[in-house]
Amino acid sequence: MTSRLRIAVQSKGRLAEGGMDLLKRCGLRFAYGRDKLHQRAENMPVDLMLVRDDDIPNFVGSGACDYGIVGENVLAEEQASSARARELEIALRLGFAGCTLKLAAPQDGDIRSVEHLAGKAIATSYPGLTARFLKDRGIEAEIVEMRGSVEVAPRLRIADAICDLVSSGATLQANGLKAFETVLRSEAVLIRRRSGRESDSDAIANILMRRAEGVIASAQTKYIMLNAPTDRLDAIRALLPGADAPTIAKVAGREDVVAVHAVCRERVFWETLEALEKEGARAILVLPIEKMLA
Ligand code: PRT
Ligand code: ZN
Repeated sequence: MTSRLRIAVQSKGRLAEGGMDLLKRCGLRFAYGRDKLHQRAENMPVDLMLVRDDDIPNFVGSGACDYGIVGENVLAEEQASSARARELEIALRLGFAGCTLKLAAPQDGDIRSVEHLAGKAIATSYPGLTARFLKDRGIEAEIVEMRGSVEVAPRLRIADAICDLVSSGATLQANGLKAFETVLRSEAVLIRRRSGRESDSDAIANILMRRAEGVIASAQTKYIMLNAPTDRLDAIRALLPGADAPTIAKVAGREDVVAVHAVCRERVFWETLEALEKEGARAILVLPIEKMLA
């Protein structure tokens, strides 16, 4: 009997939906609703453990799960403080739940750079990363560990500055804080043990990894179709973002126009379409790509 691949996914929160969505796009089908600790894929030998994100490095490190989907910030914090977590590695960057760990201080205060933190107190849920960052800069400061609501610490005079995750920046702004330094850039990542022993589930892991790479690549990739005046073809090709070899086809009954079809591996902005139109491209269509095996 082949053993089942075990993947740890956040049960609810910012990584839960993106994580499940990715796994479903990789072809996994699940029978139950989202409220179970354990979900069994119906069509592949894969089991999911639905847990708190903070527990995921431990689940994977201990071998209870083979893979986990976690914020790079959580992995890096674990690695800054636990030797076992250093045995973990990023198998794949997943391209969602992007955020940055930033140092921030009151907008109207005097802390405007890392140097100003000497002798101050910094509130954070990331004590390991914050301490390492300060040590690398030769700054001695007190770290006040908080589990949540870090952004209120300066107002409550628990700390002079904070080190917290930021995505839109709205939380900092609402609390009268301003970021002045980035400690870590993060996104969701797939993790596994570095020196994983060979196991029966390796084959299924490899299939899923390949599919996941395809899903991630296709999320950024678009299929562009347009009609181009034959004499403007070179200029139009040069504008197609990340397209190496477009297909050029005849348009029935026209000598002055050709059809161009291209897979664009970079983001396609409105500005690109407007530039294409300016060069004479017409009937421009941008289509999403659902699946891709390169
Ligand atoms: O219950 P569990 O422990 O599983 O969940 P959690 O509450 O610890 O985690 P959750 O779901 O909030 O976040 C999971 C992961 O999402 C994090 O580890 C990050 O990798 C990622 N992520 C992306 C974020 C954010 N963006 C984010 N903005 N995690 C938290 N925030 C918080 C931040 O701490 C701050 O309070 O959102 C606030 C700032 O947001 P903005 O948009 O106002 O800047
Ligand atoms: Zn958490």
